[in-house]
Amino acid sequence: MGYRNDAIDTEAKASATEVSSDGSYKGLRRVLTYGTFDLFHFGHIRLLRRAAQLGDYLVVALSTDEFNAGKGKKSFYDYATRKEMLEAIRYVDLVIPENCWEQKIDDVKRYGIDVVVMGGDWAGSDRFEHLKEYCDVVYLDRTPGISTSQVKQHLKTGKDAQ
Ligand code: C2G
Repeated sequence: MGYRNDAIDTEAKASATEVSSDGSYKGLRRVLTYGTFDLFHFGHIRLLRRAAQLGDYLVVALSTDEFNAGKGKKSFYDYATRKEMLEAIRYVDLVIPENCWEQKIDDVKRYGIDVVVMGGDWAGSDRFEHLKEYCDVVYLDRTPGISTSQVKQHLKTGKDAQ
């Protein structure tokens, strides 16, 4: 994983996933973010790049197709495809399934998360604010002018991207 810091070699990173005797993760600062990441675009990559820069190890909790169906959403690409694309991204170290809204505290504990990062559209949301009891919560500015629904709309109307 070359981008962040070659000095953190695979060995060091692997050791960061060991749980030390007191149950805490030793070593690296660990970041977690959530999303569907459908029709992957530059808004997503800029979010992941900035999230990765907040630590040394980035976990992405990816909405499953079933979880999205429960929200009345259907992604263009299924979970397996969206996971494959995320795992190919240099900023991403681990992809886990997001099956429900309620798993976040468990995720923070299980993966030894130091900071949860989301785009600004989630700022102040109860879905994330309660995590401040367990870790830092950071909201980053969304990238203007791009969203998955916008891409879908442009493709439907034949309009080019702005
Ligand atoms: N994002 C961004 N800029 C954009 C579009 C998206 O910064 N132009 C960010 C969103 O704020 C989010 C992440 O990219 O943090 C993923 O976006 P979506 O796939 O749309 O995620 P969302 O549907 O908000 O799902 O439990 C929370 C949900 O899983 C979040």
